[in-house]
Amino acid sequence: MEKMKTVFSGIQPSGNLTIGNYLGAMKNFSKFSEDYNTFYCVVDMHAITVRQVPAELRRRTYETLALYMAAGLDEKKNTLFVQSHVPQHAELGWILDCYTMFGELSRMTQFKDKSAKNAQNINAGLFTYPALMAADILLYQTDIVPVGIDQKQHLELARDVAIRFNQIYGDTFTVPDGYISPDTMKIMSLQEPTAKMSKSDPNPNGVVYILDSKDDIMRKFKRAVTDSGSEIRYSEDKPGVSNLMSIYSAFSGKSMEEIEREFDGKGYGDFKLAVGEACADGLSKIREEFAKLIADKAHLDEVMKCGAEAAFYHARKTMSKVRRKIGFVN
Ligand code: ATP
Ligand code: LTN
Repeated sequence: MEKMKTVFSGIQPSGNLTIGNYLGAMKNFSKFSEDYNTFYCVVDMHAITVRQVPAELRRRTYETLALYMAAGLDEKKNTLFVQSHVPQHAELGWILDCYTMFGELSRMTQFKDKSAKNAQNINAGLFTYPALMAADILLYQTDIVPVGIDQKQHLELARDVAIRFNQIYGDTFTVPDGYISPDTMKIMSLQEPTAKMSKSDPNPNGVVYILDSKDDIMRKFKRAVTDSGSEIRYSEDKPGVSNLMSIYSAFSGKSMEEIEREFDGKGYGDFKLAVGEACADGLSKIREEFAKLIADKAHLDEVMKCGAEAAFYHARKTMSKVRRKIGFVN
């Protein structure tokens, strides 16, 4: 029988999760639960590359785990865990730092963006972030990594590092592939449709959070920036409308052609209301589930503990191979 393939992904507990995180990443995670060996991680060590308030980091770590579960990830079918609970991430992260080039890291656009935004705290971790991400992925011999398009560059670096390591030491790591869903790979800000919707955006009107109330969701979509003209059409010269169409399509299951037909002859007002409704409906079940899960800390602690134990087992196997190949004394 063919070996079950492995899927790994992570989300930082660095803010309230947005529909960008949901549609671009989280919603795809559950597609793999049945037929793959899946690891979904709350990457708290990545989050501290930007200064965090300790109590908020702790709260958001629980919330991100609860959102994984609320979005449909069953803890019995998926390994759900927190990065800092499995020490091999830090261990392999350091090792891979030594196989990742300064020049490669200097080219990372996320580093450039985040350095510009955090000019007072351009720390070494922010710079070596992609090597830790490579460690996350390679520790589990991952085949597939579902992410949004903004992570493509980091993923390619992880592949390059795996290939480099394998060339030096012989086959050690599986070389991973990305899984990037073309329709939702980059959800844009509702206020600035040429910029990615991001949990750290200082303008809250452009960002729809998974846990927003229906009123907030409707208000944000009503205020969404559209384009000149009045047609509902998917095209490059209509970034505002096209973004809303992507969101509508993802929540309603309708194709772009169906949406264009549905709103033929209608105005932006009607369209924005429909998008808001579809989004609020799509998120309502997650919000309900989340409320139940977050009220039971003991259960979340148990899920984290079991997840960390399962992850540890796989991570340790890879690490003993890596240590031996490198020449560390056992
Ligand atoms: P930050 O704003 O703090 O940089 P972020 O919102 O980009 O964070 P991450 O934790 O870095 O969130 O990303 C988690 C996952 O969500 C990644 O796979 C990322 O590609 C995806 N993602 C984030 N924003 C979007 C978006 N607007 N559209 C599609 N996917 C997204
Ligand atoms: N860098 C990612 C989060 C992340 C990740 C990972 C994603 C950390 N480790 C491993 C996939 C696989 C981000 O900023 N979105």
